Amino acid sequence: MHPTRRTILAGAALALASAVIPQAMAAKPLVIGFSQVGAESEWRTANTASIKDSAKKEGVTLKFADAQQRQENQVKAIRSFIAQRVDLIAFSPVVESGWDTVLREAKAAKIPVILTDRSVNVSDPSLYATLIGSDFVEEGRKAGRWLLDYAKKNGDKPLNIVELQGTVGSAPAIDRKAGFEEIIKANPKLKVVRTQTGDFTRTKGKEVMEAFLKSMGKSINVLYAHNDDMAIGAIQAIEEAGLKPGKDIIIVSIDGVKGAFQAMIAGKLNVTVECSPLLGPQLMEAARKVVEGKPVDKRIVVNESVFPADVAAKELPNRKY
Ligand code: GYE
Repeated sequence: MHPTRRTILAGAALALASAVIPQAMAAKPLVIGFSQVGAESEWRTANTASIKDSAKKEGVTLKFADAQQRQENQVKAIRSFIAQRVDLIAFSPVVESGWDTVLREAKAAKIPVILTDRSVNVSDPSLYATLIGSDFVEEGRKAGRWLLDYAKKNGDKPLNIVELQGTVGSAPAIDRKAGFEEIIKANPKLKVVRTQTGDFTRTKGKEVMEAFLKSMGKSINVLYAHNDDMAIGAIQAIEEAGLKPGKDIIIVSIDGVKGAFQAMIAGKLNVTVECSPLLGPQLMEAARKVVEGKPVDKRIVVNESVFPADVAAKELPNRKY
């Protein structure tokens, strides 16, 4: 071949290669390993859907593992994501403690970690890039403020409160309890007389409420449930005991799922504090930044409200979960 022609051809091949390679690199899908807590509540189902939908929309390959509310399953899933060399690991930790070892393994493998929804207690904060989720202490405070206000408007009578806690050792159970207590102690007539875990599920919520009713009967004035599902389970128990939920027993809960709006419209639940499960879009955005080495805030908080029963009918059509 003529030398000039050869140069031109080689040049063209080079130009083609340099045009094609960066594009091919950019098109390589981000691979995220995600370990979900389980499917314990309406909130969780909506959270899973949000994460899966956003991954699809963003062209992210999502390796999804359901831990069925067990920490050992999450540890196993994280180790398997490390072995598969995913680009990033995200997970919603079922409980706060016991994560140091496995997160150190991820760090040693140079795989960044993002926490969604729930926080962890680790000695080294560099073990995760960011936590995307709600402020659970503030949610507990919002529930407490609603009740303080209710007590004031209702003649400031003494109120016996029973509390259904979330999963033992989980961030939302610890924080929602603390935030609520911090606020209600301003009124000494408000007393938590029983408190027990209902593990964030309807079945357990119902079971524990039955036990509360057996031991306390009509002396229960208020139920504070750490999530709507437990409140909905408890509503059944209250009705089966011949009492009127929302009237004989005032019910305050957290999440703001559709089931809670329906219960409010039926007059069986008094208020729900919103906790948005729609974290998918924020997770995908943060994951991309972290993998590209761009800075992200260590704490990304979700915007939320409080919905009393009198706005339920108007709000229900706007609810996405
Ligand atoms: O409130 C509850 C779910 O971690 C915020 O977990 C989440 C909680 C949510 O099971 O319904």
